[in-house]
Amino acid sequence: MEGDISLHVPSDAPASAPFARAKHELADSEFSAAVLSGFARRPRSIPCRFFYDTVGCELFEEIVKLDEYYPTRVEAFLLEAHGAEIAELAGQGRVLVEFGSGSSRKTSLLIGALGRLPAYIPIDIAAESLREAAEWLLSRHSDLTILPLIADFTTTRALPSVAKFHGKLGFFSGSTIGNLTQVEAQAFLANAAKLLGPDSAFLIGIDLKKPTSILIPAYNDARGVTAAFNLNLLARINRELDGDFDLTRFAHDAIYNWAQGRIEMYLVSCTQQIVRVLGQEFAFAEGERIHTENSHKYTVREFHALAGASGWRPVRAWTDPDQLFSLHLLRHG
Ligand code: AVI
Repeated sequence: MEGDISLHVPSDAPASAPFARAKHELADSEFSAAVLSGFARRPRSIPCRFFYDTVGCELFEEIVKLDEYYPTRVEAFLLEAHGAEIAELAGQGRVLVEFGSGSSRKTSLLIGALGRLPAYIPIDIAAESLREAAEWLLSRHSDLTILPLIADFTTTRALPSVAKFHGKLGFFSGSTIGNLTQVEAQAFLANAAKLLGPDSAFLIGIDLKKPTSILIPAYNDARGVTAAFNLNLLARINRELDGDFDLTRFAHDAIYNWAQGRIEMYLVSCTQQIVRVLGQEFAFAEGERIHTENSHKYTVREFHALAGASGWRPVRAWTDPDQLFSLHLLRHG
């Protein structure tokens, strides 16, 4: 049987304009609102979801190849090493639903292990990356039925109708859940339980707590790719919000917050300066920081507690020999 791709948009999508364009316009106004309100607050902040414009996505693809950035490599190793066991414990014949699927590269390993699937539903806000990922996956799994869903994976309320007739296996890779606060992470897990339905399974990648000698270089690499990724937020403000940030007058910083158990990324003003955005002036003191990302790290036990609070029961956790990263299979209902 030939593979199939058909892009799905939720029923509340605007009918008059192509969804991708409408979403882009919405993203622009969301970006300006987030920057203006984030700069009015102290400490100043920009939500990390705005990292991922075209340049940011390209830089992120570079980050995942860095020697220092172990999560992607180790998660792929775990999927390869334990794919057969994951498939056996998850059970056959489930629709695979991926949250924030991005390039879907690791998903290929999981699909290979799961064998024949009724359908694969990747959920992502970026229509273009959904289309590219679907084409790439079909070149490797020619009989796969792919039903990409253009939506915000944190709030998706419904799946394409084929999902009604099968059990579901959710997949949320890369420890992206670590970029949410614990309250947001719990809300996401509860929403995912509703979306996937009774007796569903969920495979989640979680970055583990570890020495800062490993964590800090992962978020402050020698080649400065993560610095460029962080500074691209200011370049994006210049491009899209008529900003005049001088990127040489801000520096990337990544610290580990022990109390919160998370990496925090900042852009630090190197001098006292005034910057204009959308016609408004913002004064920055020397050393003043803009908070741009949290990346929470968990122990296996801490993650089980978080998942359990949203009704997910741990079935099995896999970790690598160096205890860098973990994969969790959960069940609901
Ligand atoms: C997407 N997310 C899981 C990455 C992380 O590790 O928190 C984002 C990232 N930020 C800097 N490097 C990678």
